[in-house]
Amino acid sequence: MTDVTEPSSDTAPASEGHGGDHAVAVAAAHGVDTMFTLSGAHVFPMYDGAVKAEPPMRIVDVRHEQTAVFAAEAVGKLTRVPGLAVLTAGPGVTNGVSPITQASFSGSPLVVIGGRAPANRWGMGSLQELDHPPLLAPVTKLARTVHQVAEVAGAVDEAFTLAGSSHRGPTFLDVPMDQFFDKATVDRPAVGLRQRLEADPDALARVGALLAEAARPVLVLGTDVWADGAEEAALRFVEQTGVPVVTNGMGRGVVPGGHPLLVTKARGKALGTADLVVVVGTPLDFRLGYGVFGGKDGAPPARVVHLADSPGQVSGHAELAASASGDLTAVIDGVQAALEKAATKPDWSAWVADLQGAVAAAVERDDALLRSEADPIHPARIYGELVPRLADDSVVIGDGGDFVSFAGKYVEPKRPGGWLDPGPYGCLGAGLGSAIAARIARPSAQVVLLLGDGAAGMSLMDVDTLVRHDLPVVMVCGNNSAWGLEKQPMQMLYGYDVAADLAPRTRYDEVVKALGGGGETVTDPTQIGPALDRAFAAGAPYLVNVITDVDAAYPRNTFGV
Ligand SMILES: Cc1ncc(C[n+]2csc(CCOP(=O)(O)OP(=O)(O)O)c2C)c(N)n1
Ligand SMILES: [Mg+2]
Repeated sequence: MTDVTEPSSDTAPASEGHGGDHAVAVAAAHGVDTMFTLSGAHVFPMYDGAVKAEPPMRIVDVRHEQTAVFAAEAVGKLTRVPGLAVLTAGPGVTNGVSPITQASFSGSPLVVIGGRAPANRWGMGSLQELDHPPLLAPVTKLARTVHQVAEVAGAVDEAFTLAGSSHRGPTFLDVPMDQFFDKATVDRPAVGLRQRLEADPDALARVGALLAEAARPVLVLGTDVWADGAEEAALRFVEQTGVPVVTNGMGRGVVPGGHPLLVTKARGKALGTADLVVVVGTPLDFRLGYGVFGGKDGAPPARVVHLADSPGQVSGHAELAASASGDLTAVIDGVQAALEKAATKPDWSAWVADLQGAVAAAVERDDALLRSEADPIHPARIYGELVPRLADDSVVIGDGGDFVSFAGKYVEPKRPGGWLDPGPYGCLGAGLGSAIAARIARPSAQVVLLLGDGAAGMSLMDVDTLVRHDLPVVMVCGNNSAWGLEKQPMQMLYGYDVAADLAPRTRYDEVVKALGGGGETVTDPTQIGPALDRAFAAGAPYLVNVITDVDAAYPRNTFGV
């Protein structure tokens, strides 16, 4: 493997300013136009830098630091430019730990800049004197203190470059308050370095040969296919080779919903009876049965290939027939070239037809639930109404348990880069942050936030942020009055449940109204569609609170462990 480093442009002239001026200028040079934050004096220089920058950097101030970081993470996921969150010292930073960890698990490009108690009083007990980097080191690519104002520009450049390079992830810097407010004249580093990792051609040839030999291959496309900008290569590969595909995470939409080679709806059969599974851009974790495929209905175990954006992402636990890592466009194109050179041309048409039959059967099975007239409402009916109303470029965000699992089953995005789920960290509470980010990143797209009623409680106060910053989004709350995804498994394991019920029929729509948005509660399945139409037309944050059947649990066969 070699590193290909594109040349940088010339260094900019020396600039004078305080730490915030330098940090904002470097962030802007990396493509950042918005910072997400909640106020604290330790980070005032960042605000002053944003206000006085030319053009000014937008400041979106939120009601809980987790929302600031979830928003910055979602900007990173949607735009593929690292998002920026600015957190005040101590509790501001510690409130950001869960979303920073989520970004680490999801490989999301994110830079978090924290305030820090002043260096000239360190050890004397000034307010919120906490050494943050040791807390964040395990969940970031870089976590360090910038000890001198003159080092801020270089450190912020390094933080953005690392966060945005494969394998992407969060970076963290804190700056002691006295240094942050101090001034320095520095050469701000020029931006333009992009690291591209090249794959080993022999490894790609081996993958091509395995595909040429395979009778029942399946391709799995995950988040990094989108994050690494390989969505066009992936679709080209699929269409030119005719290989059936299952997608997950932000790989959803790379092969558009309804495409004849998209067999996610027949996932169990596809992954259970394949003889070769090629997984691209997603870890072989619990979502993919830890990388063990085949063995269903008498099928032998499948051979497994793992293709990743960087060597550290290649599975260490799965038994792999081959693997390769590097820039995913080059990896995918390289495998395709190798397959085209193979002596035998595989014919997968019977296998594809078999899977298409299973997809058609699943669609037919789903249809009844999507139209369900059950009272209380079956959550699937919400998707029966929502899916036909979604535009191709919509952004759909899931924050919740079963309600979001149903979304994963019924919403098949038409384009990549429009699906935000919690990913393998599974942290509830990302909803409002993600919605704020989506509205900013995709100003003219539909933004739909799917909220379980439990998840809603974790971030709904940030509707206030949507209102203050004039960010209209549609929220749909699947209100089953329970932490449903925990209630049902506890029932299954113990025959009873505790700590799983929420107050019945809570008016989350009234919460949104109280904060300046709109909303309504729906109890009749036929009223879901008209309520959604009003929500899309509202031009303001609007929550449709759908009272659903707590017993309509998502049929799952794994708890993720
Ligand atoms: C921060 C956090 N706390 C707890 C959990 C455990 N958990 C996973 S799903 C879930 C229930 C979610 O309930 P709700 O949002 O109402 O969705 P439902 O399953 O009822 O559709 C819980 C508590 C978690 N994933 N993240
Ligand atoms: Mg619930």
